[in-house]
This record gives sequence, structure tokens and C-alpha cells, in this order.
Amino acid sequence: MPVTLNTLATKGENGAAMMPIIQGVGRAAVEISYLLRGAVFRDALGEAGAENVQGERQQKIDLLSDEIFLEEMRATGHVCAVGSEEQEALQVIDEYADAEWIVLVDPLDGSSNLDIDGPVGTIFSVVRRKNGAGGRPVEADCLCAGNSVVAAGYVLYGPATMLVCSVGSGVDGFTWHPNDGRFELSHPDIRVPATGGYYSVNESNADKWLDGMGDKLAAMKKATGLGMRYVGSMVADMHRTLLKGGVFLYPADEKNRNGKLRLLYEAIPMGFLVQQAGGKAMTSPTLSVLDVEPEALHQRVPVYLGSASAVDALLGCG
Ligand code: P6P
Repeated sequence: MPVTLNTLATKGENGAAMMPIIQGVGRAAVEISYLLRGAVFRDALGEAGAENVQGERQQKIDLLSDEIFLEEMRATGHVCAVGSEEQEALQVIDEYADAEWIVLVDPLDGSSNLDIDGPVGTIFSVVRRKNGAGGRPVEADCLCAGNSVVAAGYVLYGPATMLVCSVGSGVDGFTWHPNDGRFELSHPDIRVPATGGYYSVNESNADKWLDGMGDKLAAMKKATGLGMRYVGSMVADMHRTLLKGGVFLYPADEKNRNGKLRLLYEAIPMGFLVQQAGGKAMTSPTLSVLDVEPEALHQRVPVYLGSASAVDALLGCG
């Protein structure tokens, strides 16, 4: 009998409570996957004619994915608000405004790859509202450090649609079974390999990196001999890093002086998964991504995520 998402209900102290939300993510994943596969025939590709709070030109399908995700979180009946890359403010779910959980999400990460039919993803994390249940949630309620995250994961829309997630007791990968019509366990207990793999970075930014990262990367390459792979879609690059090992990095540079990737719905969920899989998640040589105290919903940070040996070799820490 195949193992389904329901197995997560038996994991750790939070598995059962997280099930309705994980199931909701699964439903959103199926809807978004369906949307992606037929997008070109429904004029759903291309720009929406607006920019998000990040100043990034939104794709039509970014907005459609954001709507789908919010509605599936509403349908769980357990989520009071959603913090989304595509929405400047926290989206309060009025019918459940006194519920305990807040979900942070990048609904369609890497959407600039869509016009070349590249892999994209959804990244999410689940936190208890910071200031306790009851009353209408505000942005401050979602500003939780990564070490208090209860669940996190991503959906990878690739040749297969995968849901990789953790409820705090290791990391499991589930693949959508097209015949059975459900996610089934395909990658139990994912562990980041201690050695090998690749370094994954947009090396064209190297001459603009801050904090001496150009020299640090050159030294790491010489010391480890790792090859390089880079898709430009965090979910795809992080999925490879989880399965094959190595390090994914997006340093601060002269253009993005605090880094490009967003703390709450990119760095923290991916850092949580990497740590749960036995790897290392840093934002500087001395600070874990999971120890950063968030100050704003769309805050950015540098990230160095992957095998502890590769992260240490890169940052000169350990
Ligand atoms: P660059 C996609 O826009 C994204 O947020 C991540 O998915 C990805 O890792 C990064 O930005 C790519 O950025 O500057 O290399 O195109």
C-alpha cells in the first residue's frame, strides 16, 4: 500500500496539527501544476503589467498561483493569515482570523523560467502567530525566527510534481502519482550528503559581491573541486543541493546589499529543510539563517545552504 501525505500526521508533536495545512498545500500544488501545463494555451504566461512589492515585474501566473494558494489555505479552516511574496501586506483570512497558524509563501518561485519551460516551485513555512491566538493578526504576528518554524517545504514543478516537506522530524519527498491521483512517498528521510554535489550560484555577480565572497568562493572551489550547477530557480537549485550535496549561495552584492532572497518565505523554509536533513543554513560565517530575528515581511538576507562541509569550506567557519 503506497505511503501518502497522511504519514506526516504520525511525525513528531506537530504532525497531526500540520496535516490540514500540508493537505491544503498539496491541493494548491495540483491546481498550480495543472495551470502551468496548459498556461501557454490559455494566455496565462507573460507579464501581468504590474510590479510586486519587490519591484519585480509580476507574471500573470504569479498572481493566479497566489490566489490559488490563499484559497486553499482559507479552505483548511486553520490558517488566520498568509504572508506572500506577491502581496505587500499580510493577507488576513477573516473567517478564521482567530486561528493559530500563519503561512508564509512564495507562490511561484522562479517564474522568470516559465517562458523557457524551466522548473519553478512553491515555497512555504508554517508558524504559530507570534503574539498568541485571538484577535485579528497583524504583520508582527508572522515575524517568527526560523528556529520557531513548525513546518516548511516546497513544491517542485518539474518533469514530476514533488512536495518535499518537514514537520520537524526529518524531511520527506512525495511525488504526484498521475494514475493514483495523489502524492505518494518517493524520497523518505532525505539527508544532505556530507560530501560531493555542486556549488550553485549566479557567478556573474561575483565582481559585485560584498564580504570578500569572491575570494571565499575561489578558495572553496580550489579546496573541494566541486562542479557548478545553476538553474536560477531556488526550488530546483535547492532540491539538487538536498539530494546531491554541495552548497547553494546567494551573497549580498552592490545591487542587493542585504542579499536578494527573502528571509520569511525563501531563506527560512529552505534553511529549516536543510537543517532537518543534516545540513547547514547560514546567512553569515557566524549566524544561522534560523536565528535571524525578522523585522519585516519582505526582508532579504544572504544565504549559504547545503552540506556542512561545503558551507564551512565556503565561509571559513565550522
Ligand atoms: P538571479 C527567482 O527570481 C529567485 O527569487 C530564486 O528563485 C532564484 O534562486 C533567484 O531569484 C535567482 O536570481 O539573480 O540569479 O536571477
